[in-house]
Amino acid sequence: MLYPMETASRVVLDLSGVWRFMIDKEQIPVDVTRPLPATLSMAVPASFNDQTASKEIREHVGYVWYERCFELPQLLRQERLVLRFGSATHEAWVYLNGHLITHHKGGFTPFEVEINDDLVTGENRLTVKLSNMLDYTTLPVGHYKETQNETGQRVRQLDENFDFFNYAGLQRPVKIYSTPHSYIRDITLTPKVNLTNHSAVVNGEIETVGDVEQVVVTILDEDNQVVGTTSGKTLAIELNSVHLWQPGKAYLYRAKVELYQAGQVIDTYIETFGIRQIAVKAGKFLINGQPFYFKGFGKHEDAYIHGRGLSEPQNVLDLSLMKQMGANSFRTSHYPYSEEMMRLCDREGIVVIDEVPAVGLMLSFTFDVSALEKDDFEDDTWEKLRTAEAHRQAITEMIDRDKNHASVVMWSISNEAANFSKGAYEYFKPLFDLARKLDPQQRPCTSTSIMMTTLKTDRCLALADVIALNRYYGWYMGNGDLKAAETATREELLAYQAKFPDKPIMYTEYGADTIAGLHSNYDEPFSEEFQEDYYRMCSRVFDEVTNFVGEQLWNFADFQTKFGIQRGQGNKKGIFTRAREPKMVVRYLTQRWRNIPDFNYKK
Ligand code: E9O
Repeated sequence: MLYPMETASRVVLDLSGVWRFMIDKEQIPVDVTRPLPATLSMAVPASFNDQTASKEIREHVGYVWYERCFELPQLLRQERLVLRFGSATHEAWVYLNGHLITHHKGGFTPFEVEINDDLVTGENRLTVKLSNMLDYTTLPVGHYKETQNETGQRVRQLDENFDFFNYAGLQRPVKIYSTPHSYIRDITLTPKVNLTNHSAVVNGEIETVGDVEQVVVTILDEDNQVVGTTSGKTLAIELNSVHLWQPGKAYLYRAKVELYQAGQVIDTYIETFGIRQIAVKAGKFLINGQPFYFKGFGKHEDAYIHGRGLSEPQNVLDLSLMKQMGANSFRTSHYPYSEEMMRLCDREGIVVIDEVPAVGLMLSFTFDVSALEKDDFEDDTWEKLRTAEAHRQAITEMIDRDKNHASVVMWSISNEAANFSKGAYEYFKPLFDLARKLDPQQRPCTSTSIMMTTLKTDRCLALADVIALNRYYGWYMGNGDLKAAETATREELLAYQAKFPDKPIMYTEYGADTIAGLHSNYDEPFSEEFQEDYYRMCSRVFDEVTNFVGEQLWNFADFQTKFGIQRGQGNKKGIFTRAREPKMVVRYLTQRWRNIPDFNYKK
C-alpha cells in the first residue's frame, strides 16, 4: 500500500487537528445522520486516553466517537479522492455525511476508501466510531467480559493480556489524497544485489488501475541523477557501482513511476527505497554479505500526553539517542509502528525487526480448526480459533505496508506466545508460510520466545530463521541473584548453539525494572546500580557465544501499562525514563556499543 504523497499529479490534505469527541455511554443510540452530540475536543493524531484528565475517559472500555467537518477545494472534485487512516485503534466504522463508507478491524495498519460518491458540495461531515475492545478475535488479544451495574446497564470490561496500556483512538494521521481516475495503485520493489561486482538489478512490479497506455519507471540517485529507466509494469533495471543501504549509512534511491495516457503523464508516484541484501547463513545474520550484530532495543510507541499517538519529534529524538549510544536497531514491539517511523528508519539507517500485534497469545493451541462451528463449543474455544484469522490479516497488512522498506530486515510473527503448548507448531506453521509467501524480499522470520519455553519444550524453533529469546534470569527468575543468573544464561545459550549451530541466536528482551534515582549501597534490585550490574553480567555471557548475533534490551524507555502489583505507573525497565532522561546504565551501554562494530563482531 502506498504512503500518501504529494506529486505532480497528487494532492494530500491532512485532517490532523482538533476533532469533536465523545465516549459512547450506550444509553441513547447515536444518530449518524445528524451532527454528533459531542462537546469534547480531542487532538488527532494521538490516543484519547491522556488528553482530558478524566478517569472515565482514560479507562473507558467500549465505543468512542470522533467527528470533524471539512471542505474540499472545488478544483479537486474531478479527481479520485481517497480518505486514508494511518490506523484506527482497534476497530473503526467510518461515516461520511451520515453514510457508512468503510469498516476496518486491526489497530496498527492503514486502510483507505474512495469518497467521491459520498461527498457533498460545501461542508462534509466525517464521523468515526471506534472500539477499543479486545478479545480472541483481535490482535492483540484480551480477556473481554460483560457484567451489569445496579441499574441493569451493561458494563464492558477488558483485561488486556499484555504489558502495555491499551491506548486507543485516531493515533495516526487521517488524510485525504487525490489521484487521477487511472492511477498507480501499488509498487513492489525487490532489488537484487551482486556483491562481487557492486551491481544490482532493481526488480519490481507496478500495479495500475484504469486505462494505461504506458508506465515509465526512472531510478534517481541521491544527487537526483537518473541512473536507470525502463517502461512496462514489470521492471528489471540494472545499476552499476551501486550505493548500498547500510546500517548507519543509509543510501536511498527513488523510483519515479509515471503513468501515461494519450502521450501525457497523468499520474506520478515516487517511491524511496534502499538496495541491500539480507541473508541468514551458518549461524550469522548477514547484511550485504557481512555478519551483522544487532545492538538496540525493544521499544514502544509511548509518550506523555500523546499516548501511542504519532509524535515525530519523539521519533527523531529516540533515534538520535540510539545513535549516540552506538545502537543500530530496534524491534517494533509489539505492533507495527507508524509509517512515518518506518520512513525515518530508512533515512537514518536504523535496522528494524517488524512485529505484528501477536502479543499475549497464551492460548492452548490444542484444537483442530477444520470444519467446526460456533455451536460445537460450550466455552470460548471458538473465539480462540478466530485469533488465527486476525493473525493472518495482521501479517498480510504489515507486509503489504512495509515490504519496500530497506530498514526492515526481519518479520516477527509473534511475541512470547505459548510455543510450548500442544498444537503451537500447527498454529504457527501456516502463519510463517504466509509471511514467506507474501514477502517479495524473502526476509527471515522469527518469533520471540518467553522464558518459560525451553530448548526442550519449544515446538516452533524449526520455523524460525533466527532464535529470538526473551530472558530475565536475575529478574523474573532468581531476582537479585546475578551469579546464578550468569550461570543459567551461559548454560542456556550454549545449549541452543549446540543444538542449532546454523541458526543465529539473539536476545530480543532482557532487563530489570529500575526506579530512576533509586540508589543502593547493596546493588539491590530496582536500583540503578542493579540495572547496570545486570547488563554487565548479560554482556559478559553474550561475548562468549559465537552464534549470538544481537542484543535488544527491554526497554528503550519506561512505558505505561495496565495496573498491576508489579507496576507503579507502568513498566520501569527503560534505560531512559519515559521523559527520555538517561538512567545510570546508559553510560555503560554507550561505552560498550560504541566499541562494538556493526559488522564482524563475532568471528
Ligand atoms: C513482554 C513485554 O511486553 N515480555 C515481558 C515484559 C515484562 O517486562 C513485557 O513488558 O514483563 C517479560 C515476560 C517475562 C515472563 C517471565 C515469567 C517467569 C516466571 C518465572
